[in-house]
Amino acid sequence: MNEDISQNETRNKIIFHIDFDYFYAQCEEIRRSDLRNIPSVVCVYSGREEDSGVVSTCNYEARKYGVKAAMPIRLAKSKLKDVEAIFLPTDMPYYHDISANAMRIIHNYGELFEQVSVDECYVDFTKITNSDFDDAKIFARSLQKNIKDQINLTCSIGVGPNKLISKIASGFQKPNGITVVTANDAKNFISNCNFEDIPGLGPKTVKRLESLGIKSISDISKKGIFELRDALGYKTATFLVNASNGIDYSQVKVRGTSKQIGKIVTLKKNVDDLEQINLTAENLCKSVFENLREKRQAFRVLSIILILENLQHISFSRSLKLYSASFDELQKNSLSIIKEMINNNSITLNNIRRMGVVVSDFKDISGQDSLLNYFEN
Ligand code: DGT
Ligand code: CA
Ligand code: CA
Repeated sequence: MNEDISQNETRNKIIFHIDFDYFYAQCEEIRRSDLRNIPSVVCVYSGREEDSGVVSTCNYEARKYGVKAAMPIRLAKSKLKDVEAIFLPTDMPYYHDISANAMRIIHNYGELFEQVSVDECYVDFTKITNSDFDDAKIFARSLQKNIKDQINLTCSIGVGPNKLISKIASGFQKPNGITVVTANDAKNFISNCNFEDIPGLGPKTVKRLESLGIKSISDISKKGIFELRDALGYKTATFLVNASNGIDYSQVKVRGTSKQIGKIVTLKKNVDDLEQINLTAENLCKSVFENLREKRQAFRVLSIILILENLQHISFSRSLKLYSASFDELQKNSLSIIKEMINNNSITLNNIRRMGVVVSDFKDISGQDSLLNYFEN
């Protein structure tokens, strides 16, 4: 999907860091809307005694009372003793499902994507935003809306010229926030941060910095790497001097083997009959199917992506009951999803600029005797 994206391009990068808000607690709200307006706390019960264990996270209502992650459950209960509040145990498989659905929506934009935890990812949106931070802000809003509309989940987005700045920025206006820090503002932005805002800057390093008389990030920016190298080691010194100047060279890393196979094409202008759309979809399916066949993979999740003239991005995913390696099934489902998307969103056909077919959730079928049957089309 990323065939025309080069990590080495010289234009200014625009990196998004996306972090889902009060994640486990929000997952609970998604399936129980009665939790939305009262404090709710998700707990890891140790099982030793009733109420022994710690808070994993809580919603923003509960945070108003001072409840926080890692706090003993008993302490959280005492803070909420005068109000109606709900305490729930964690349900990791369910949170992972919601995470996979949300990550899929983001990944489906087809840009360089790196998931870093159950509720966080980086995406390099340099190309889609054309390196323009104003466009990036509008785009971030539409991405937020897309996730909210599809799975009712809110997230906060940091938009920056590199991973470090976007990561710090995503935490600035939570929940449901967007914080844009342009390349020009990056140094000033980070100078106003504290040591603990810098990911990876632990208490040991802070102590060493203080012993050198360095009290702030802007103090670091006045030093050269060679001045800090002996006390901190070359790697940390380089990272910190760069960071204090708003610079970070780390790349968005696409992890492991590709977790999606897909193809997106730009449509010719003024396509206004469904038959032409269907024909394009069939060609996309053919290409995706060839790729699946080469890699000997069956898939279970099919996503269709439509990008409209105004850059609005609409995607819809369907999970099949069983893994499939059938071209017919791929094509039949693709066409039916496209029809539904067009109807449900009242899309005017000639507003569709790009269309994509993406499959994910694979099962390796290279060892199957029935391989030929599997790929019959
Ligand atoms: P946010 O991002 O501030 O709106 O709130 P969360 O809850 O999303 O916080 P975050 O992003 O630091 O963590 C993501 C999830 O990881 C969170 O929903 C629950 C889990 N988690 C975070 N901190 C702890 C912890 O100290 N203990 C345990 N057991 N789980 C944690
Ligand atoms: Ca979060
Ligand atoms: Ca997080």
